[in-house]
Amino acid sequence: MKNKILWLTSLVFLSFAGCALPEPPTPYGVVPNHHQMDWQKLEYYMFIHFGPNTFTDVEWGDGKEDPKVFNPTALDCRQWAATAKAAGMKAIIITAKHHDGFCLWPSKYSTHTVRESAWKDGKGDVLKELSEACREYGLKFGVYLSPWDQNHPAYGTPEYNQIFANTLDEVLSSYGYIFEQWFDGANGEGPNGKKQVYDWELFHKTVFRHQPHAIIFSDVGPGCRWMGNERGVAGETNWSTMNIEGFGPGRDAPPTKILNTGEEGGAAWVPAETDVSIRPGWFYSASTDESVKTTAKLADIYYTSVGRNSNLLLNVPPDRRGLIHPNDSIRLMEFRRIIDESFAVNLAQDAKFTASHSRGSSSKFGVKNLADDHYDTYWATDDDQLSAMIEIDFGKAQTFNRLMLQEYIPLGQRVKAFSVEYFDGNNWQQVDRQTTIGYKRILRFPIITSQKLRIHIEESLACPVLNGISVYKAPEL
Ligand code: FUL
Repeated sequence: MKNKILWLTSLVFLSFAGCALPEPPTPYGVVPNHHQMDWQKLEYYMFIHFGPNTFTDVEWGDGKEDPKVFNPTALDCRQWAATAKAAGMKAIIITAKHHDGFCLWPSKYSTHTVRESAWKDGKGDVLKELSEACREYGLKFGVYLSPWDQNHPAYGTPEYNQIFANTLDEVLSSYGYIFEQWFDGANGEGPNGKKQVYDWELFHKTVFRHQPHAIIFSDVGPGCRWMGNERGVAGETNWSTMNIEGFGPGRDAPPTKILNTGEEGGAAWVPAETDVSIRPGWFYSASTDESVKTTAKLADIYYTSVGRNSNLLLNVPPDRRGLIHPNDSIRLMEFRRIIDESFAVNLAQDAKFTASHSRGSSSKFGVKNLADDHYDTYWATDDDQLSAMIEIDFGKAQTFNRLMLQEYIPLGQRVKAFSVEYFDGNNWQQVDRQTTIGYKRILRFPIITSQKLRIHIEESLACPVLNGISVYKAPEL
């Protein structure tokens, strides 16, 4: 009897041990913090350039403008927020202070502000109105502040760094939650002909004092990085990791080529943000009313930013009335319609996925996780398995021209090379061969009709971990 109990106990134990679920992969290298994860999921948001330049028709004011020129006749931040919301954007970042030094709020550290302007008899505050409108429309709110200030008399002297820190302090403690602090690295001369040596450590400390979660944008982060051009084209290879030690924003930045692609195995997690304007300039000009980017161009930018592991910060500059011009808003709505239409139906939703390898041969890390809608479930291989093949069988011929891949980046960015093939009935034909994936990678290719598609993860820095693969037929523009 005793022996039988012992025997049964070991049987139960053994069967449990045999079924023990494999452990999840350990994070590889540097990984995003949870604020960076929240930020990455925003994907697409609005940049607003607005200030005296809107009224003087220049891109860079020199700080000598009469503040009275700032006088929007019908400013309505709710219209901006409503437009951003309807465009499918998740946030708005505004130029609270551009290089001319003009403050869109009545700062006590400057005499060149909305208070000195003609707008609302000097009683207005654009940051207040916009932050409230963002809250009303469920958008996040962020601010751009240029440390380069061509108006402030102290610019170029040691006192200025503290003045700029006070200015930051004022903004970051007065308008509620700030999701992103945008630092322009430009560093020119001030009114006394001198340049400033910026105290970035002090500036960052000031941001985090009131907004510990804020994503700080600059050439080198620390929250996210400039991706090296203003054309909307992130690198085809785009690592969210980069080495920032010894570099700084502006003239101390790493080469733009590196900003564009990030660095494999870089020591810091500094994902790319693509800032680009819907018009040729950053500020509104009536002369560009007819050169608002076309829907096809905006869609192209979507694929070279969001489709290449980068967030998209699209600038939509309000006009002299203080409203987004209809030419811009119509384009934004058309753009949204194209994107919505393109990704409305995932043709792989009910397809049969198979993989050459799955972690511990367990369904916990199996291919079913690639087609579910849960962000935190993923397919992975065993630790020593750095390549794998995933096949998608649609069950019948499907017609498609887009493939979306997502790595589960909370465990790090891993994939270094992959290729895609479709089955033509006799042979496998190559569709594309690429490098990185990251948070989101979308491949575009000429329309294909096939029952089967396969993805070959050729090389990965550690076992590949993917949480999404989907296939679409987007309208050809
Ligand atoms: C640049 C600035 O000099 C431009 O005026 C604009 O604000 C752009 C977003 O950043 O560095």
